[in-house]
Amino acid sequence: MKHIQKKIAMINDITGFGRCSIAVMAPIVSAMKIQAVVVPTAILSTHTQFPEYFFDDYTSKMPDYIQTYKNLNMDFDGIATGFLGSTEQVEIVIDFIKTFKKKDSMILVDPVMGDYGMIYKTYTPELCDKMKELVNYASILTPNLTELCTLLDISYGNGRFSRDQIGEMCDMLAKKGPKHIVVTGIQLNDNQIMNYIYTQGQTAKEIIVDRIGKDRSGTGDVISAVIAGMFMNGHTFYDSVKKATEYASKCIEYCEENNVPEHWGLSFEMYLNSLMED
Ligand code: PXL
Repeated sequence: MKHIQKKIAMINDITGFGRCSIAVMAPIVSAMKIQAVVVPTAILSTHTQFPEYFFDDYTSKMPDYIQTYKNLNMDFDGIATGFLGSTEQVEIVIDFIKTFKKKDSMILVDPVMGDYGMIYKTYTPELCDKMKELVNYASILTPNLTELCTLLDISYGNGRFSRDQIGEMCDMLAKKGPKHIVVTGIQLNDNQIMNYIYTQGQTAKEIIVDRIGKDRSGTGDVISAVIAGMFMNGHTFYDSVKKATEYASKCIEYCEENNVPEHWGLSFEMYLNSLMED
C-alpha cells in the first residue's frame, strides 16, 4: 500500500522553555497525523522574552544539515517558516523551498518581524528586504498588520486601516506569490480582535474573536501550526483559520483561568485531542 502520511519541514528555532516555535508546532501537527521534520535555525534555553536565555545560532550548520536531505532525495508536502535571524538564514530557507517543494506543496511563511507598528531590533533594513523576497515563495502568509505594512513599505501610522485598505494591501502581496493571506490580530476595539482572511480571487472573510487577557507569547506559532495542519489535511483556508483561532482562544482561556504566566506560552497540551480527526 502507498504510504500516504504527509510530512512538513519546520524551519524554526528550538526553544526549551516558553512554548514557542518547534516546541508547539511539532506536537500540534503530529496530533493532526502529519509527520514533523525539524530544521533548526537556533537553539535557545527559553524564548527571548525572558530576562536571560542561552542562544546558539545554527545558521552555519544548516547547509550541512540540509545537504543530507538533498542527498536522500527527500520531498515535503509542506514547509513552514517562522522567526529568522539573518539574511543568510533567509537565503538558506529560499534554497530549501526551491529544492524540496513539490507542485502542490503548502509553503507557509510566518513573516515574524514586529508588532504594534514596531519592527524587532534584530530586523535590519537588509533583513526586511530579504523577507520581502521570501514572500514570493509562500503559498500561505500569516502577517500581523505591522508585518503587512512593512512587507509593502506602507507606513503603519496609528494602525487604523479600513477593510478595503487591508484588502488592497493583500491584493498587492498576493501578486508576489501567496494565494492565501491571513492578517492576524487586528485590534477592532478594546475587546475584539479581527483576523482578515484573504484568498486570491475570492471575497475576503473575517473572523472576530474576543480579546482574552493580555498578549501571550507563542500565540502566533500555535495559530500557524493549526492552519498548516488543517490546510494540509484538505480543509479550506477559511476553515483552517477558524479552527486555529478557536483553538488558540480555548488555550488562552485556560491560561487565564489557571493563572499561567503570560511568557510561559499557551497551555496547548490541554486541548490537543480537539485537533485529532479520524
Ligand atoms: O513565538 C515567536 C518566537 C519564536 N522564537 C523565539 C522567540 C519568539 C518570541 O519571542 O523568542 C526564540
